[in-house]
Amino acid sequence: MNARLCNDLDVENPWTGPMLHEKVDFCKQVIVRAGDLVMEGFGQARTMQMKGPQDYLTEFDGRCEALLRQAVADAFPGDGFFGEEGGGAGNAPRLWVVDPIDGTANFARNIPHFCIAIAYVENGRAEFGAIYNPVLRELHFARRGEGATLNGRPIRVSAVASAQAATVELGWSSRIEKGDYLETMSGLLDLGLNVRRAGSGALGLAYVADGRNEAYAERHMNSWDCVAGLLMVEEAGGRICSFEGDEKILRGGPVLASVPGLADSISRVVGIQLA
Ligand code: LIP
Repeated sequence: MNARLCNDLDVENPWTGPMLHEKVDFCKQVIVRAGDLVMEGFGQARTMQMKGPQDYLTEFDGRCEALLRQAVADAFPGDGFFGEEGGGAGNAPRLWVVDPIDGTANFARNIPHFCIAIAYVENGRAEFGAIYNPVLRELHFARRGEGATLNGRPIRVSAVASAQAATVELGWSSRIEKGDYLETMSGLLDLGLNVRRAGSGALGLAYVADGRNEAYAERHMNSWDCVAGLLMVEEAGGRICSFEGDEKILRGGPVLASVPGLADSISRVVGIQLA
């Protein structure tokens, strides 16, 4: 019985049901091992390439993705791998979606705000995800239906319900029109929100899940930056946009995650629908 049919019939999938625990344990271990590799390069002078305007690439992006790609291939040879740097079969029924360094510009400038992001997706839907900042040794994790944690301790979204006391992180990349970004920022400021941008979308979403941000919005994010963090926010009691299906995994899309009390007003300003 294939994975999609198991999902349709809502029966335990022999391929991933019992194995899912094994994959969860593997994910938590391999992301820390990848973090140790990335830390070998943090704080060092290094050569940087530019993939595009404000889009950095360092040797450690490539080395980290290669480590993760090989580890998944060795442990779970039947699974697909879709990474920021090397791509892959983004429509595989069992798929690892990986950003080896999210916040590369920060990493390249020795700013300690970057992470490794891994999401495990079955038939276009995230089942678990991990986001690891190796500088702070903070591991955010969520498994569908089982809550979200930071270093093993349960996390919940912020209880702040007033815009005048809330912070939204508004992500940006050169794919986003300047006018759109400025107009969106202006609308959020008009709501009374503090608007910031810290340079890692995955960490921005993880911080919504643990209460350090009240919301995260970005006009377009790639799947490797957002799939893990969106599951974390959902499991931590927040509201999120829909981000399921092969098309979103392959091409990305708009992202919004928010505490419930501010979700509708922020959704209206940024023009991103919630699920
Ligand atoms: C990106 C950040 C950007 C953020 C994107 C993504 P990467 O990281 O530079 O600020 O808005 O969502 O996280 O992977 O391109 O370094």
